[in-house]
Amino acid sequence: MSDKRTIDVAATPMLDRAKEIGFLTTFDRAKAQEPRCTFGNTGICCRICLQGPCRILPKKPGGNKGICGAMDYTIVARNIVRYIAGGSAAHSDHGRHIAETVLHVAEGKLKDYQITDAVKLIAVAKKIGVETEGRDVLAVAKDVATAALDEFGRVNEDEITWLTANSNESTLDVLRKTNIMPSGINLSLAQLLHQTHAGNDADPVNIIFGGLKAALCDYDGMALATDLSDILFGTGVPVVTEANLGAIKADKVNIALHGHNPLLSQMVVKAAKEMQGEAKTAGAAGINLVGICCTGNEVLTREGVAIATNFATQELAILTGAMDAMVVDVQCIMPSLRSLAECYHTKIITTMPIMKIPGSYHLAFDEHRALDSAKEIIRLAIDAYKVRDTEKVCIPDVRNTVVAGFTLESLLNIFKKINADAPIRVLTDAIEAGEIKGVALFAGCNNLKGTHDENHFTIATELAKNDVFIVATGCAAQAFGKEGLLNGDGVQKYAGEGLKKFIARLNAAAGLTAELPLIFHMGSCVDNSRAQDLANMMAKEMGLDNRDVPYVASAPEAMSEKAVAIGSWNVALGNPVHVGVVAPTVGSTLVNDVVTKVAEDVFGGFFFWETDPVKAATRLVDILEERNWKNAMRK
Ligand code: CUV
Repeated sequence: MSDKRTIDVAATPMLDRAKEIGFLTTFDRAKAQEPRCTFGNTGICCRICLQGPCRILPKKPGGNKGICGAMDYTIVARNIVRYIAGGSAAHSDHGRHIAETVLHVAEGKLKDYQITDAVKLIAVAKKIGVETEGRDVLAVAKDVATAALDEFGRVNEDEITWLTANSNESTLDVLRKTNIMPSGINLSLAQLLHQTHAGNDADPVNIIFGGLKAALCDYDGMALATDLSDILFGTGVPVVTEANLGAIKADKVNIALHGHNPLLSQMVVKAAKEMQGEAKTAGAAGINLVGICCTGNEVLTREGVAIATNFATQELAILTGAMDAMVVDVQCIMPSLRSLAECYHTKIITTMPIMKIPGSYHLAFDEHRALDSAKEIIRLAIDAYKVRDTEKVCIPDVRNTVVAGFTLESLLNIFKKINADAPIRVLTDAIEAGEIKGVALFAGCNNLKGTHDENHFTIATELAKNDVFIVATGCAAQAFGKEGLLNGDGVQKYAGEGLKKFIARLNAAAGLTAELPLIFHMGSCVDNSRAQDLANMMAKEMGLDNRDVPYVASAPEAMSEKAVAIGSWNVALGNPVHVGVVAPTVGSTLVNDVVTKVAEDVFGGFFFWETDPVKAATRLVDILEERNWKNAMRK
């Protein structure tokens, strides 16, 4: 753990290798961007009209405002909520794609997909008010998919469905009173872009509220994406696999599944099972699939596919020299992959109409012939394998056992074995008894403003030591997998006495072949909806408003616009949110105070920025203790 670039011991030798071959990785490029422009860094650079960029120069007469007269607070607020619009668009468009597929399955138009989890379908239908009694599964599926698609184009005053169906009444009250309850996803996102157009809204608080409305659409898009993906591909159950670059196998055809959308990656998993023989004919020991980013998390949760690595180290998978193909769909895919692939035999295969990289291989994914598309991809990988240069192969011998697949359903199934009537009581009893302090959700990406994976590791192990029950999604969860925190050894090494006892009790009841992990991997970024369901359930069981539940969220290495959206809806739904990089809100004291202080009075949730992982962990524990203390006082 001595390398300042990363704490990932598999990444270090690969970064050295990059240096040897003269390839500049994202780590080098991050360094090359220093020093950053202070205006951009603090959010006071306005680029939303062609007279700009305008920078706020507080001491210069005339320079303390933009050319139009926009104050620092207007500029900062506009900039930050435009991130939310981008993030929310990405997540919800992913959800729409899944919903459309479910609709086409229900209409009998797709042969390669089917309704895999009918139990979940019925549960979701009941939740959103779709009639199920005596109805055919496909008819129910059609109504559920239609309800999901209706979320996008609605332009009336009706409230958005998934958010209202999932949230507790007292939370909904707050959203209604503050006027941020969305109706349609497209409407809220378009309105937010309109609201923040040049010469429009100058009121920072009003802009932030518009941003929160869009963030709630992000939640909605995520929640329906999770539900419909489970319906289509099954709801994950505990799986055992491994994580880190050592999951790439020298003797096999290696294919990385990278991006976010499970529609294609699930098909590749299916096709790979059928095509092991073809790989063997080509001289390989078989086909080995590994995941990167959230597509990886999707197929890990449902199929037990190993984790290769997370966002910041995606290039390093190619540097092993043994990656035959990297199939990418949407989001978080570095354009640099292709130039690096040129130094090797690796095929970068883009598959979606909105995500192409000049010079890479594009195979337009078609749901109507999904399995065939997947087979074509595997054949491309097998062909690449045949010309792999074994001299260049160098796979770090680093891998850790991963026990994952903890969708809320699979977590509750374990709790049920201890308390069949009220499973969630198992968790809330342990909190009320003081055995554990509460729940922390770890979400989000990598951000090379700090040391790769260090914030994830340090904050999580500190919280574990302090008896906090931890769930995780996204690249945070992948960091934990690589660092050995998603297995039973992690419990022995890092859990405090209370958490150890709690997990031991779960282990005794679960009756799984593998020990339960220190941190429970809930899935991809869109599966942050599962974590929110958990928080909502805790609130209900404890008789509390969400704002009082001992539940916190942390994005130790937030990077993407999506992370800003996720953090923002967490705040609106009552959760304290730590972010491990300083947000570009600090250029306006007013805006920064609104999101870090005033938000708590209004929503119960608030942001705090803390780059020091130990300090961040201390603050998170303090927040949980304070909530517990207040709850005890109220009794
Ligand atoms: Ni959606 S958004 S870097 S893959 S978590 Fe990973 Fe997760 Fe952030 Fe992207």
